[in-house]
Amino acid sequence: MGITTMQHRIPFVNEMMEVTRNMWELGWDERNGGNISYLLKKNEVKEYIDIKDVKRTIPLEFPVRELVDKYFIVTGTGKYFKNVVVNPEKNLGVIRITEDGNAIEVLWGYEDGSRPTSELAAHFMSHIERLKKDPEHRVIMHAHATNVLAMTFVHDLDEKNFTKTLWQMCTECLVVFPDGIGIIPWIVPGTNEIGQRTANKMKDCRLVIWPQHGIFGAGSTIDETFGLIETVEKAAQIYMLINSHQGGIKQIITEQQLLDLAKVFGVNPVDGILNAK
Ligand code: 2HA
Ligand code: ZN
Repeated sequence: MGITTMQHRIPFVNEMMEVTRNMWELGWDERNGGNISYLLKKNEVKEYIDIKDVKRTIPLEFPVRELVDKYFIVTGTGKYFKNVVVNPEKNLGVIRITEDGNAIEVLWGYEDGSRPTSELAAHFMSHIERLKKDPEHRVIMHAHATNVLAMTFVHDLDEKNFTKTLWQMCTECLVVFPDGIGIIPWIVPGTNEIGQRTANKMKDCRLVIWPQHGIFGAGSTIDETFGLIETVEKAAQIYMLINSHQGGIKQIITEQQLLDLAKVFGVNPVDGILNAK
């Protein structure tokens, strides 16, 4: 049996094993790069884990009253995506937010005494914003997607321009992320500030780019969130390919074609990007 077909008895642990492996294989998450948090339903946790058995309590630097009594599975800080599939109990943890919203309780995993990702602020604050928009929301995913990162060196960082370029790289991008992408300035990672700025963008869209660092995606399932980042990364790859092609660009997807596409697929492109009538 190949490493990628290893199965865990807990289905949501399995999902994390699979997706972290895929992200690593795509080269998006070198070393300890990337992190994922996945909101779980109490009932699905109870089925596999004793939720009365609190292993450890870890105080939070920022209170999250909006997430009281919520359960998440979260990648561990400093952990390598490459290793999740080999030892999920060490590289992942299942946590619950305490009744006062000031701490988290570890219920499973982080077996070497570890704790959740250094980007927990960005994750929790983004969950709070996305849940206000979408009750089905469950996943926040961060990756150092190679071409997205490369593109932030050579494309201007105006979010409307950036979104339009991505939409024009693959015909179906507009259908996958009609709300476009948000971009924050370069900020030191792992800080409350980068968390707040990311979450602020998540009010309006499900994708936020951190220049020269990576991307954050939000969605209702692991698959959907992965697919969202995968689609942006593909578009960014096309951009990087055609811009280094010596022959230059001979034809493009026009704004009118994008509008035609939106109409047929029934999506509303975010305002202020497509100008054709
Ligand atoms: O988890 O990717 O942004 C490591 C990181 C920090
Ligand atoms: Zn990162």
